[in-house]
Amino acid sequence: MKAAVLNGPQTPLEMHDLTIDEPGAGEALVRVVVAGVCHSDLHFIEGTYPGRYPMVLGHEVAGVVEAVGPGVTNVVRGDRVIMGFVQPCGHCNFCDSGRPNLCSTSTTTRRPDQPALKLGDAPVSQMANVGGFAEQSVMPASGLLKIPDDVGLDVAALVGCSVMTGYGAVVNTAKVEPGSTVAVIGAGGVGLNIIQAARLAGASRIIAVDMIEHKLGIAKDFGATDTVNAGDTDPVAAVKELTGGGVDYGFEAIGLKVTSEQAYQMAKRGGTAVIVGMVPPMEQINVSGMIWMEEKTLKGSFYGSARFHTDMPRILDLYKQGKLDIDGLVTKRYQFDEINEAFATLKSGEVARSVLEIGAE
Ligand code: CXF
Ligand code: ZN
Repeated sequence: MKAAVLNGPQTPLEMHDLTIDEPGAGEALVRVVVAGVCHSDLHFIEGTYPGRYPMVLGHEVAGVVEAVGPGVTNVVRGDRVIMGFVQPCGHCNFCDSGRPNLCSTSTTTRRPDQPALKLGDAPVSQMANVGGFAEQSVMPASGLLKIPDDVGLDVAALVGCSVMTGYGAVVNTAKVEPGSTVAVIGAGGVGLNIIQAARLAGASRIIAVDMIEHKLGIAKDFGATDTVNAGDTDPVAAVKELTGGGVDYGFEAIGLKVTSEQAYQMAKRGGTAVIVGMVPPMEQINVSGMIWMEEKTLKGSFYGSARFHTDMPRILDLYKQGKLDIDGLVTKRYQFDEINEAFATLKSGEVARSVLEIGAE
């Protein structure tokens, strides 16, 4: 089966024919139909996050189940599924306490040095056990979520990362209350979902911050009440001025130290900064020692603090009711072999979200 392989940081993805194992215990074989092109994949391409090379990236994915291994009961052959990049075990302390996004218990018997994919004799790893930039994936079935027949797989793929991450950061991690004020740094795929979830949560002000004017225009369509171009002006001062002292919630949706610190500085006394972007692991985020007196909170948000079986169906219902715009996020579609071009466009900041059409349903 065809897959886009990353051989090392800062190298182009290469199309190769890989062999793929049968699904083992707890696993499913899924035919990939659509994969979103996300900044997190780009982090691995650029080497800001370390990977186990050669590897197949792609974690914002939807497809159709082709076969299941022993012991799998949550999906059957033919199910149309979101392929989640966390596969909760269902019985660890995190799963049991309503935080399955933090589960890190393996749900397969597969050893990391014996992955399901091989290029000749060489093992090939899969990003987040998904490896969605491929015609097929063998992955832990606990990460699969069956979707209704009337939802497109492009929509489903986006729910698998950017929508869940952005919506969940607002609703689950921050718990934004009606009337509160919000700033969002980064109006990309995740940032736009933070914006539209903040609108849904009843935020009174939603200030989008970006350096690309075109993206700020899209942010307005998704619910931003104000925009700040951080290329022209100091975004912290601008947000403080617009709100008379700062916002209740500052969201960082880029993954940089500097913008994380800005999100914290934009939050008012008693306010909260939520770091959603993938800040490189070696970076340190500095905040003022006055945090105690200002009663400010700095917190991270991973996969929107998702409780998958509650949140993803809920998101799809909100989409069907027209309360969340997911179709409007997809600004470009590519064929699978145009993958390097898709990443070049993502890097240039031209698109909200592009998707790769990898297979047929
Ligand atoms: C990432 C986080 C690291 C693993 C893959 C997905 N999150 C969103 O893009
Ligand atoms: Zn992603």
